Amino acid sequence: MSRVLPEGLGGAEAPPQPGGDLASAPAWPPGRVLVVTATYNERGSIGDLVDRVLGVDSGLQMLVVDDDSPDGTGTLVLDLARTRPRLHVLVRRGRRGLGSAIIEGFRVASAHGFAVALNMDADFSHDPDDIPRLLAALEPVGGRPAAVALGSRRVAGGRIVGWPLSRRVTSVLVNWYARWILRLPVRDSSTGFRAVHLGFFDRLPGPFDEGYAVLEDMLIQVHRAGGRIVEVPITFTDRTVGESKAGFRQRRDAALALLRMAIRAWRP
Ligand SMILES: Nc1nc2c(ncn2[C@@H]2O[C@H](COP(=O)(O)OP(=O)(O)O)[C@@H](O)[C@H]2O)c(=O)[nH]1
Ligand SMILES: [Mg+2]
Repeated sequence: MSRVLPEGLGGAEAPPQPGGDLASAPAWPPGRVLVVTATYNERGSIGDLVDRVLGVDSGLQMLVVDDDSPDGTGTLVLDLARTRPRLHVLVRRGRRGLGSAIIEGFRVASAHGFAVALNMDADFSHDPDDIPRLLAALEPVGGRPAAVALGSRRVAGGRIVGWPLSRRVTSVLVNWYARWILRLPVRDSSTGFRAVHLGFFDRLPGPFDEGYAVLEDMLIQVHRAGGRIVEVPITFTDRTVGESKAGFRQRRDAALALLRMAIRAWRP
């Protein structure tokens, strides 16, 4: 196959991956911050999101971790990565789950030497223009950097736009539970918009929940390990393209995982 671009600039094919996974070019430019976005059937928004994120700062790179979406999201992003050297893609075959995708993305970030991974949804609920504020919040206060900066809907100045009452109620209950039962000193522990210092993440014991409860699970492990968690107000806007992937099964699995975490939280 003829190569138009030099290796590492989007033109090279990745070698075959274990488990039949597909990946974009294996050579990455060096970088400090990697935006990690997990996708499942996000064809309608991912192309625009990639260009918005890469446009926020020329130092940012992005990794899309797709679970072989039936709508072809993975193939679409692999194609975009050929002309965008700061965009990377992993299409996983035979694995599924938001938690396992985020954690795998963070581990890849670490292996490539990034200092910070920033997780966000593919659906524009999280505004790429808020990325610099999240990164700034990781900076040291009194000599101590934050381990995690959360894009929070539940601190002064934070907002939720467009959610139906049922989702608002569920979210209030989950956050109440996380604060008082899981003993997490955080107001919005279920936010998926978060920047994490990988030096800290790498020291967490794991394993992590493989589904939506990874969001609380990661914070519990950070808190137990003595990490500082800060909350930055954001406006969260419900998706206008595609559908939520948090279906009945995902919500049931997350509820069961949260119950199991409560037992751990109160064990002496
Ligand atoms: N790779 C991967 N991504 C997922 C999976 N489930 C959800 N996502 C992605 O995770 C993000 C959060 O899901 P979303 O549907 O927005 O959940 P909601 O915001 O709680 O309604 C989106 O970018 C989804 O495409 C999964 O099983 N695998
Ligand atoms: Mg979402």
